[in-house]
Amino acid sequence: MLQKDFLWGGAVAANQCEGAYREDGKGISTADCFTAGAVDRKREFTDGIIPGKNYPSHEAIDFYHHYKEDITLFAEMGFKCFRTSINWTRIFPNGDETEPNEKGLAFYDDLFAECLKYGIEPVVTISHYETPYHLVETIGSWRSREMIDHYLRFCEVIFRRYRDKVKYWMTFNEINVLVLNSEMAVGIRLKKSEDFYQTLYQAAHHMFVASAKAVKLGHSINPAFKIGMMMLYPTFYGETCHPLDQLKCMEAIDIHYLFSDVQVRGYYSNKAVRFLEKKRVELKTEPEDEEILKNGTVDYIGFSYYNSNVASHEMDRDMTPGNMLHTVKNPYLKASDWGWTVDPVGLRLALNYLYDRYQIPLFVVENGLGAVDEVEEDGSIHDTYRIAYLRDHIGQMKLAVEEDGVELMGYTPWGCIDLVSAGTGEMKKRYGFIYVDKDNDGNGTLGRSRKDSFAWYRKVIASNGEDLS
Ligand code: BGP
Repeated sequence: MLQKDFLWGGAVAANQCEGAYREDGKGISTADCFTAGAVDRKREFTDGIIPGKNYPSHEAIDFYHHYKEDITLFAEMGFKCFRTSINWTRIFPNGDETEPNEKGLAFYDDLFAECLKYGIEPVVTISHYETPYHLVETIGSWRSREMIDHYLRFCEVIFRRYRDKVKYWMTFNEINVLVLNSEMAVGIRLKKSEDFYQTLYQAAHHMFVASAKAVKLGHSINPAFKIGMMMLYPTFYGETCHPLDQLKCMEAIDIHYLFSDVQVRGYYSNKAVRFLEKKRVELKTEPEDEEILKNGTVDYIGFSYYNSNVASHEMDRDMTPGNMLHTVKNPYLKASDWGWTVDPVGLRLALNYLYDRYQIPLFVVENGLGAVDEVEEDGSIHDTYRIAYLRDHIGQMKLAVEEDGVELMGYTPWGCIDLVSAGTGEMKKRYGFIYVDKDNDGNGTLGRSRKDSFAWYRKVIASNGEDLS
């Protein structure tokens, strides 16, 4: 059985749902500068906002004005928690102000109060792919150590303001995506003259220090805070039992463990140090950094899991897309409409690998199927494929807890309400239990309706995961 207070819920990110991108004093964030994907679905990260381009986050699903009705629907499903992020540029429009924007703070006050009214715990990602664009322009985002102070000022304001409303926090969304897609993660466009490793691992170091300081600060403001890290977990398989495939597999996952090792253990492992040496990275650090990292380890690990990946030592293979990664095709697995493999057992493995390695509580804060939904004449949406995906993943998640003894806090499927896809900027790639009437070109009433998965998930939550039928 899952624990009695298991946190069932759903997850979104401010920039992918709120819209209202200039309202009530909000500044421009990196997310506001990503266009909708073109034919090949690749989004363009423009230098500021260019008139005439299609920026889907500007309106998104207008959660900013619809949150009350949306939270009513979450409550109807029985949500125990709701994961969202705070849009940094609502609080500090440029990122470097000394005083926060009161209207932005008031919005999240109301949003969290609305959740709590229904007994829904807010789970807050402090920074989810939405760095103030002004900081990208002026100091190059996390390339600069100055970012630590800006981030900490933001943290301090929100920790104090929501001290009694929010207990669960995560410092950065998918922190390891920095080395997979630095533009999307933190707005770093690598210049030709810049070395990939030197630039990004230096940025990562700044983020590690910032996160560790935030953890310490948060605990001093409210000792009851649970502050986690958040990573994309890419379960990897070696393609064959060829030892070199297994070696590749280990190397592929080690890239990601570097991030969780530092945030959970509080130091760079020997292997990480060697890796950075091999890549000729010379980290600029301050003498106090070691102590800061050690004293700012996280309380739990939040992670996203969508699909698994395959590593091979042979080049030129038939490749397949996945969340942020392209890997070798797995002949044993089917794929989603977007080509991402569907692998529920990969989630059980992820839970086991992470728990065995770190022995701290885990939280599945993203999982789900991006699919095309058809609305029937009568308005109903029969998303049986989504139910099947979630049922199988929840089943494996339960096995990890019940059979393998993993300590798991909760489960928040991604995009519990349809929203803008981070990867492609599409609306058509839907994850929700709740349908939002809006298409890729921005047409639609923004009306909300329940898909079949809505009633199914309500039953799952009501039975604490016992009834998956
Ligand atoms: C994760 C991000 C989310 C989300 C999700 C699904 O990597 O944390 O923001 O969007 O992936 O990806 P996509 O939107 O590309 O389907």
